[in-house]
Amino acid sequence: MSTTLVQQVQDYQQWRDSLIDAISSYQAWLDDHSEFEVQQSLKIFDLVESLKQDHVTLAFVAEFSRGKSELINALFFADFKQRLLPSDAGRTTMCPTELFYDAREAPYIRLLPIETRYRDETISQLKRKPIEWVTAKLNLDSADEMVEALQNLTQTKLVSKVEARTLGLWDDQDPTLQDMVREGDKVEIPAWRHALINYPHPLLKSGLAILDTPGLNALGAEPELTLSMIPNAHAVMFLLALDTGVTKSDLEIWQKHVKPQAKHTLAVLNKIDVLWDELKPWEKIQESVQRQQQATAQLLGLPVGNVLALSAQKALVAKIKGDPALLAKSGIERLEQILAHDIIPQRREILRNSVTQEIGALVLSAYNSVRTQLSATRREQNELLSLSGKNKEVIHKMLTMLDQDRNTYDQTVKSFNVTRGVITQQGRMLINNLSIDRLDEILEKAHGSIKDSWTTAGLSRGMQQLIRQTAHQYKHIHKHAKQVKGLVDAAYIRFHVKHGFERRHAPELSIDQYMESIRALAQRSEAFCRDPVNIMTEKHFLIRKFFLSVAGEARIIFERTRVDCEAWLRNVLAPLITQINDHKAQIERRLENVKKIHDNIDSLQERLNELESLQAALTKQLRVLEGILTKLQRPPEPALAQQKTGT
Ligand SMILES: Nc1nc2c(ncn2[C@@H]2O[C@H](COP(=O)(O)OP(=O)(O)O)[C@@H](O)[C@H]2O)c(=O)[nH]1
Ligand SMILES: [Mg+2]
Repeated sequence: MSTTLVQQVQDYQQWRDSLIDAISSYQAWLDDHSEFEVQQSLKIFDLVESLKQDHVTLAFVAEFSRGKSELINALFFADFKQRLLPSDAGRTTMCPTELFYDAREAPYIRLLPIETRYRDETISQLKRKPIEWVTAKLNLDSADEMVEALQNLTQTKLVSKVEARTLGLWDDQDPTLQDMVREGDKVEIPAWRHALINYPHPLLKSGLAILDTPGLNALGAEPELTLSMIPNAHAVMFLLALDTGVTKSDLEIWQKHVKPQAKHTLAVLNKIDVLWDELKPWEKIQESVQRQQQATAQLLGLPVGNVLALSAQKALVAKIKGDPALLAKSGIERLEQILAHDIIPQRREILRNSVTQEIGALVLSAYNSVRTQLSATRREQNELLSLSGKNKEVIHKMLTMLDQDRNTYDQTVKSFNVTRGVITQQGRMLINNLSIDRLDEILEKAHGSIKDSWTTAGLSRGMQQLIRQTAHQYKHIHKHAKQVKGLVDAAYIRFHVKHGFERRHAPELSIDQYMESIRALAQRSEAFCRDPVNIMTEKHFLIRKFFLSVAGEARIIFERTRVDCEAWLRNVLAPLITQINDHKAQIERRLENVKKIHDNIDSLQERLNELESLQAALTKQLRVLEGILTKLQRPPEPALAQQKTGT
């Protein structure tokens, strides 16, 4: 395995750990200064958990037998000195397989029986029900046992056509399914619907996750792959093989499942070793490979740099045998470089942005609050120093002035509390738009407009309904958010003008990306509905499954919107409230100081000393928060350095 790829993934993990570290330091700071809300702690806990769970997902999508499993073995599991994933002629993986590492459980392989297709739950819902899966522990000490456990991925079973049809896996009219037919009335179907492998490989431990898919049939039968798993992957490898050339079904996979949804696509022209011929000069062979690369790039509409030619099999052999010449010849190193230099850093950038946005705003607001307090103590200090040597009358005057200050401030706060009530109410109305009930209502309406006509026309109607309803809902959310922001901004101005608060603005609510996700779902459904195969055969079972998957995705998108809206509502007021409370505490303290000095002028020095130590404590807090901010904002340096030297 190329050191850069290992290095990149490890850098990614280190960077992620240092983020978690920064967030924990902030949590510790919060614990020591408990005036901050408990809700914030909960949010931070969620954030740390989701960071720990974060993965960079690579999906391998292609027709069967193009060498996906072999390429995964070569890229990631050569250290195992064996083929970890089954990849032999006729013994190939039959179900979509996810490989990852989850430290909370011992290594396992978990298989979802194909019969779960009878039910309405999506795979992502079933993932939360381990009881539905067949689980086997993986014995890492025995290569043979490992390989045997993973052979399960190739299991198939013979069932009648009727049974296969009720599982949505057989259709008499679909000529592409003919190769499933075995003796008599029987057809061969996969024994498992989905597989999860929890395996402590260093790369997986560092946050890499892999999705291996079997081929066109499986992609067509499991809408969740097309609707969520492939689009959610951070990069998709699309494989073609030189022994078969580009077939009709290769193109179909590309057109339907890869091109429209993948964010970052690489095409791999595999099995170049079939062109290797000792009787031909190497240059000629290279020329021929390059020609095929160019032709493929043109056919797929990709830049030629995104089409890589390699031999997964030779790469695996070279790594296992430690043969650097063969490794270079295999062409795999270019792919490893792209993974290391483009895909992983890109993922890191996205994650960094979202984390700094969420937590950065909180830390920054705490930082600003401490800074304001610090400058307030400096003012107080000057105020007290100016009293030194003054007579009681001057001090009394000051006391009266401060008392007046307090009264007007209390008035402003009182009227603000009315505004706050309105804000809370608007916030509640905003969140109501995102309740489970409301979503159920929307989905119910979409379902209703299909009216048990599980046809592409019905599904298309249902999706349009879903889009309309969601857009309507999001419009309401924006309306309430605008009102909330307007009220908070006005309050900032009022406190600024009347009491010299720092002038700030409430953050904007940004949920447009979720509306985009819903639109993308609708687009994928439209493509599905326009597909001649689906129109002609009207696979009711599949259409129903498709709709259920869409509904599952919509739920996830709604849930994310709600979490974001709740966080926004918390953050929109929090800095202002902190400022208001800090200011109140400060007025009270000044009053108290001057009162004491009024009663006993000798206490002046004592007060000054107290302020001194308060300042020291605040300065220390400021340094801590500064440190956290720097850590949060620090770009991933080692990665950039390496990219330049291109090791
Ligand atoms: N000659 C050659 N055969 C390969 C290469 N990669 C995979 N294969 C073979 O192609 C067949 C299918 O590979 P597999 O990884 O199971 O394909 P998948 O169905 O796409 O996962 C197996 O027999 C592999 O040994 C390669 O680079 N060169
Ligand atoms: Mg495979």
